[in-house]
Amino acid sequence: MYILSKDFPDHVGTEVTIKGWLYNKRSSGPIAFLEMRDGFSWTQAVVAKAGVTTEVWVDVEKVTHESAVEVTGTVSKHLKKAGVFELQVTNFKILQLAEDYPIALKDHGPDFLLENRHLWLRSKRQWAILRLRDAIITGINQYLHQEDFIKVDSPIFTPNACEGTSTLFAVPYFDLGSAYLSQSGQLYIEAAIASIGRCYDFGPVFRAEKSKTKRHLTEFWMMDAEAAFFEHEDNLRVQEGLIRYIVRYCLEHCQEELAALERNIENLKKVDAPFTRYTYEAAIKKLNENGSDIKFGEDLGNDDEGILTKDSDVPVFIEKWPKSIKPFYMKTDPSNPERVFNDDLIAPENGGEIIGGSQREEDVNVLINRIKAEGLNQADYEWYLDIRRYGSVPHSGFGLGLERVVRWISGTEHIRECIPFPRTIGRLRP
Ligand code: AMO
Repeated sequence: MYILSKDFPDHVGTEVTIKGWLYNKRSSGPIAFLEMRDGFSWTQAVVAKAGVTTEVWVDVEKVTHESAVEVTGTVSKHLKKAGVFELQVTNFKILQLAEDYPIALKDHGPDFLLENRHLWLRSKRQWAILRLRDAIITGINQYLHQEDFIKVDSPIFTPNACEGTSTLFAVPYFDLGSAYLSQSGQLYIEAAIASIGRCYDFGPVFRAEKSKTKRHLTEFWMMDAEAAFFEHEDNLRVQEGLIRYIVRYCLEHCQEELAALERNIENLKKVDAPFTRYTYEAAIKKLNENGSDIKFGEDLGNDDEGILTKDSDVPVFIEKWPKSIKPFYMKTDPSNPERVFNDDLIAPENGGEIIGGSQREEDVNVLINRIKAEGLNQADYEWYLDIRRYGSVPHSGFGLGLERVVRWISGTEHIRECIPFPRTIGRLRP
C-alpha cells in the first residue's frame, strides 16, 4: 500500500510503500541505512542484504544522492526515539538514478546555494522554512476570519504610489504610459471596507529599495488588513492578537520544523499579550540614554531596534511618529498635530520590524493638503479621495511583511531564505 511518511503511526507492523528521494546513504557491511524524504518527513529505511534479493541489493549499492526511489518495507518504531519511525526494507526500486548532485552534505557558500536555489530547497532547513511559512499563512487566514475580516485581492499593476515614489518599479503599459508594481494594496482595501466592513489582501508587493540588508527583498509578500470604524487602539489590538495567534499556531503545528531549525521555542512560548509599547518620543529618549546617537525625526536603525527589544520577551510597538517622516494617508493626532496615529511593530530576538500600520486620515481636505505637501499628483489620487467624499468613516489598518515574520519565527539570519525564490538587488535567478 502506497502511503505518505506522515501516516506511519497508523501503520506500525504493516508493509507499506513510500515514494520520494534518497537524501543520504550509509552502509555497514551487509546493512545499508537509507535516509529518505518524501516531502512529509525524513525516514530511515534499513536494508539487510540477507532480507532482499540480489537485484535489490545491487540497486541499493548503486543508488546516488537525490535519486527518485520507491521503498517497500515494514513500519517499525525507533527503538530509542519516541515519535520516530523506520522502515525495515523488503523491496527497493530506483525510479530515476540521479546524476552527480551538486549540493553535497557539507557547507557551501551562500552564492553557490542561491544559484542552486531550485535544488537547495530540498535540504532539511529549507524544507522546514517552507512548511513554517505555510503555517504562518494559514494562521493569518484563520485569525483574520475569526475577527470577521474577509480576503479581497488588490491589483499588482497600479497607476500611482502608495509608499513613496522613490521605490517604484515602472513597467511599460500599452498606450497608457507606465504602470507601477504595487508597493502595498492598502489604498485599494481602504476602498473595499466601505463595501464589506473589514478585509485583507495577501500577495506579492515590490519595492525598488537599494538596501542590501538581511531584511530587505525587492519582491516580498505583504498582508494588508483594513477595518472600518477601527481607531488606533483597535488597530493595535488586532495586530497583537494576530501575532500571538500566529506564534501559537506554529508552536502547535510545526514541532518537527522548529526542531529541524533548532529554534529556541521557549522564547516563542513567551510571546503573549500585552506587547511592550513606546511612543516614538519615549523610544528616542530611551535610545539616547542607551548610547544611540539617533536624532528626533530619524527612522530607527537595526541597532536601535535591538536596544528597544533587548529587555522584552514580547514584540514592541513604537507608536505616534512624527508626521514629517510618515506617508500622507496617516491620521494626524488631534492632541499633537505634529504626530500621526501609527505604529511599527518590532519583533524580539533581533526580528526587526514585522508590521507597519496606522489609523487613516478620513478628512478629505486634510488628505488633499498632505498629498500636495508630499509633491504627489492629486489627480492620481482622486479615486482614493472619493472614499472620503462619500461616507467617510474612521478606519485603520496595517501591513505585515510575511518574510520578516518567517525570518523571526524560524530564527533565520537572512531574509533570502524565507521566500522560495528570493529577489534582491543583485539576484533575479533562478
Ligand atoms: P510598510 O512600508 O511599513 O507599510 O510595510 C509593511 C511591512 O512590510 C515589510 N517590508 C518588507 N519586507 C521585506 N523587504 C522589504 N523591502 C520590506 N519593506 C517592508 C515590513 C513592514 O513592516 N501600506 C503600509 C501598511 C499599512 O499601513 O497598512 C506599508 O506598506 O514587515
